[in-house]
Parts: sequence; C-alpha cells; structure tokens
Amino acid sequence: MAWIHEGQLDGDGIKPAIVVSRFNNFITKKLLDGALDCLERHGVETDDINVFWVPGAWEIPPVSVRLADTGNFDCVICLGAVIRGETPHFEYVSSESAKGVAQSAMLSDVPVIYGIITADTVEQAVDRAGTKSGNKGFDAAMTALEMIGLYDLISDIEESGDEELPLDGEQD
Ligand code: INI
Repeated sequence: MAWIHEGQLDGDGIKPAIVVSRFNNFITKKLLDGALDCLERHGVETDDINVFWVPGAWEIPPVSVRLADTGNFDCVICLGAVIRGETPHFEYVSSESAKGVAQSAMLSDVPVIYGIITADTVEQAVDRAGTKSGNKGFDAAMTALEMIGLYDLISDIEESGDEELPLDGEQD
C-alpha cells in the first residue's frame, strides 16, 4: 500500500506575499478580496499579509522572483487578469506571465502560485472573479496554503536523513 502525503490548510503563523496587477483592476481587486478572505478564514493574521501592486500581468513574474528570494515570505500568490483584445498583445502578456510565474515557482524555495485569469471576454473574467465560476483569487490562496503544508512535509522528509520513511503520511 502506498503512503499518501498531502499538505494541510493551516494558516497559523503563515506570512504570505501577494503580487497583484492594476491592469483590469475591476477584476483584480475582486481576486485580491477572494485571496484575503481565504487566508484570513484559514487563520492567517491580517498583519502578516503583504500586498504588492504592479502595473500589469507582465510585471508579476520579476516581482514574484524578488519576493520569494527575500526569504521573508512563506509563499507568493500572483493575481492578475489578462483579457483578449483586438491585438496580439493578449497572447504575449498571457503566455509570458504564465511562463514567468512557472519559472519563478521552479526557482523558489517557497510556493509561487499562479492566480492570473486569462479570458476571452470581460464576462468570462467576471465569472471567475467571484460570480458564476467562483473566485480564482480565493482558489489561488487555498492552493498556496496546501503547497506550504506539502513543502513542509518534504522538508521533514529531507531532514529525516537515514531515518525510516515516511514521517506523517497515511497508508491508503
Ligand atoms: N496587462 C494585464 O495585466 N492584462 C491585460 O489584459 C493586458 N493587455 O491586454 O494589454 C496587460 N497589458 C499590460 C502589460 O501587462 C504590461 O503592464 C505593459 O506591457 C508594460 O510592460
């Protein structure tokens, strides 16, 4: 039987950084509200949350890398909204911001979470920012908490050295 390891959703003592873009801020403000709601409901202290505004989704990855590198935060939650227009700009901004956040996540010791909406229409974006399709900011914060828990489990395994594994997993 396999040993199953999953991160718990525990915000106690957690210090999150949130990077959020101002472009399409009628959407991104809602994503931020969702993320804050999730973190506070899971026990994160409001005073322990730091929010960093950037101009657009393009600027999110370089800021997330720098924040993760400070070592002062337990996760970096990236929030933005890229909405398709009449020009190829959408393709560049959406793909580069996704690639950039992915790269930042791979390089960081803490979870870096992708909460950037890419939508064909304003209506689709609204749906994902607290109406029909939930709130992707809330979901991103939930993902951050779970990943913090999972990284902690992996650190425990790393620190266990030659001791027998697993440590806290359950058999299924
Ligand atoms: N930035 C966004 O966050 N969303 C968009 O939909 C968007 N569009 O479509 O242009 C956008 N562009 C700005 C971009 O992120 C940069 O801020 C800008 O190019 C300066 O580097």
